[in-house]
Amino acid sequence: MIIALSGGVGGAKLALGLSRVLPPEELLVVVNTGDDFEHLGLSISPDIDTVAYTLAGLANREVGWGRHDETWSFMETIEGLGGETWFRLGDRDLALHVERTRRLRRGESLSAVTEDLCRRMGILQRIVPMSDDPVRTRLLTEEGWIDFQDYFVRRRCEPVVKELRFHGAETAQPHPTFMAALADPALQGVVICPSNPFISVEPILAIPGVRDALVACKAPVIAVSPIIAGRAVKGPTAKMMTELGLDPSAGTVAHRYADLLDGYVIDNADMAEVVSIDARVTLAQTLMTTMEDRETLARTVLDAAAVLRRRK
Ligand code: FO1
Repeated sequence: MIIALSGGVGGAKLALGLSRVLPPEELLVVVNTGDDFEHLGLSISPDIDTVAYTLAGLANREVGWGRHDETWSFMETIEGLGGETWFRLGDRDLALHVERTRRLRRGESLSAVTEDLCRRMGILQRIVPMSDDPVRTRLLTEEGWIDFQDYFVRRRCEPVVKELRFHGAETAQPHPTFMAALADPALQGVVICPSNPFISVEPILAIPGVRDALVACKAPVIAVSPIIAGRAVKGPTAKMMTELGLDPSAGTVAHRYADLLDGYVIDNADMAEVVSIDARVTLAQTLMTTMEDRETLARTVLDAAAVLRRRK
């Protein structure tokens, strides 16, 4: 069994690759919920939806989030009514948010709603939120503290980031399915997907007990670098690293994960970084353009995990 820690579009790509090379029951995707927010009276969980739509084959392939079979009547109409349209909600995507909000309001947990909605979308893999308790990423910029989606979507990542906080993380419980899987003797590896370490992975690691459980985990922990040749494949990772005073390199990300990593997969372009990384490094093509790229990278990660298991 493999656990994949995922957030954002990059994480979903590798989760898809893993879903195509593993039996469904052997993949558990643990998803960041720090990007979640309340908007237009709806509870929205973008990283859960991005992974779910991707595994269900419903995702918009150009942008990676939302659905490909979308219409926009709701957005057009709410604009005419003076409502907020900066966060694009397609008509079909909207139905998911309305139904999830209804069930959360009835007292169901985020993971229970996610499990049922994913099943209804035909997804056979398990997708669980990192926690059923609320965790919200906020960013300190020159304008003060702003919420994640304000930063990421409304402001298009323009504000300079000085600090990040994951509100609620310190009192959140890691999801029990996640913790049980980390202790499961059948676990063969934990994959930290090529997501933005600050906004997609560190909220997961910030939950009490998670880092310790990963360090104690008998199975190897392998991360895939989200940086290729000093640039992020997508999103503000490199910009954030520079603003936080960090060198935007694959090596820097490895150092942030530090004691967690047994293995690290970096792009062929970053061969020179190998010497600065403690973990066992695998060079690969980490840019995933085609489905074959996703599957090949997934196999490379699983092979690296197999080698590390033999060494443990
Ligand atoms: N990202 C954008 O850049 N613009 C949007 O309008 C937008 C809408 C949206 C709707 C649903 C959803 O699940 C995701 C959406 N995203 C949008 C992406 C989202 O902000 C990011 O995927 C994550 O929060 C960060 O990875």
